[in-house]
Amino acid sequence: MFHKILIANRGEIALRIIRACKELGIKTVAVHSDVDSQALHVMLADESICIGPAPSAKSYLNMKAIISAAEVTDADAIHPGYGFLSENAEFAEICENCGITFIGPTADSMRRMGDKISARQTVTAAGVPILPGTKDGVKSVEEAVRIAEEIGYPVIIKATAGGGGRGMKVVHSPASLPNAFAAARSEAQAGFGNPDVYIEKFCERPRHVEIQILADKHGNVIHLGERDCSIQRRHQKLIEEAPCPVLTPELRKKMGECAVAAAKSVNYSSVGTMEFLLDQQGNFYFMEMNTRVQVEHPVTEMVTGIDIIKEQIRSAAGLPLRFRQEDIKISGHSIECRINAEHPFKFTPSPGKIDGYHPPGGLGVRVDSAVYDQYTVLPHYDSMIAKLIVHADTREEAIHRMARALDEYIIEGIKTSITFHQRIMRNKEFIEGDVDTGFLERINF
Ligand code: MV4
Repeated sequence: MFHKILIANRGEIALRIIRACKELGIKTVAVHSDVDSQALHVMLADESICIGPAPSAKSYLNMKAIISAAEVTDADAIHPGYGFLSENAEFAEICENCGITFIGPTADSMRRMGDKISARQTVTAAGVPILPGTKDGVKSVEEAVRIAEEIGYPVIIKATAGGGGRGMKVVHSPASLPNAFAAARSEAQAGFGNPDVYIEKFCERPRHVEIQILADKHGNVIHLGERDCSIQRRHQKLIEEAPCPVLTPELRKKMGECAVAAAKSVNYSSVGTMEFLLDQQGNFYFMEMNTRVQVEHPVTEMVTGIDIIKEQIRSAAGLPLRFRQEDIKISGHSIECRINAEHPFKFTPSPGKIDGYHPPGGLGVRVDSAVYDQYTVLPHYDSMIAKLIVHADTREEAIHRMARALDEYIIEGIKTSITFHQRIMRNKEFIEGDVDTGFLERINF
């Protein structure tokens, strides 16, 4: 097992990783920017080290500074958390070349899943369903027109190097294809430094259902069931739950087996997530793989009882999986609300000093957060300040528990999305589980 882990991240996920390390008896090193010296992850780690000025590009994304910090503190592994360097294959490679274990998959698995065309080809070969679309990148408008005609409208143009919904264009008719094609290419170039795009059939009103994967370095891969992440706004997830309210045991088994096959096809080790779209008819299609631990991993922890971060660390240390697929039992229902420092209905950022803080508690309530009373939420970083997670026997009880916990949560001095979530917990369609990825765009607050 590792002796000391450097956490190359901040906020609640840095804290989450420190907690897992403490329980495993592993020493921790926090890294922080100039403006983060008062952050909780700095206070709770065994050691801390400043890695640069406020902008992420100069601190939390600064590979040289992070590797140096690991070297001077004699850390034998780096946990990247989510965001920042977590899906950077070059960083994973640099860590390994410096004799530091990168707690994540290999650079090769990351690259094969990071390129969306290569991911589509790889998982198809493993028997996983994908939406009809191009096998290779689409180079010209003429080719795009021909392919769209073949697939049938509506189609969606996506960046090969993209992901998470950035740089996508939905096209409903041939007339709007040329402009959308050109726009998608230039956005892909500007956003990812690669203009390549591909075309897929556009699936209307899908649910976003993802499967949590757990894999070791000995070829063992299992899944921990699914999460439904359909409640999102502009590709920012706001509420996640497990299990998915509409998945049958048969469909769960089929999707799980596909997710495991897809992971095995890239020799995946570590934790990861297969994203699928589930259409109104109950068909599912692979979208992309996230080769990191995700923000919403706690809902899976709550329904499986498995500490995903601890298992990820064990896997990185070369230990074999401690569970077989048959050992995984889903019990009860869990919901997570992401609490952001923002205007609850305008979704504009609201950084500043927290002046009055009281988190909720009680049976089945978990708060993953790195804020405290009198803490200043900084404008430089992501606006998510807490994740409120509940667990109960049934979905209905989980919704009531969440509503109760949200009512208890006091955060003064800044605006937060607590009021938004209170509204959703009382929304008829949400209560009935009748949601899809367009839900938030349709409802009027
Ligand atoms: C799609 C889709 C419909 N059809 N692909 C968004 C995130 C990325 N992982 C894939 N995403 C989507 N891909 C096809 N062929 C719908 C989404 C999607 C979405 C699209 C528009 C607006 C909001 C969305 C929310 C979730 C998923």
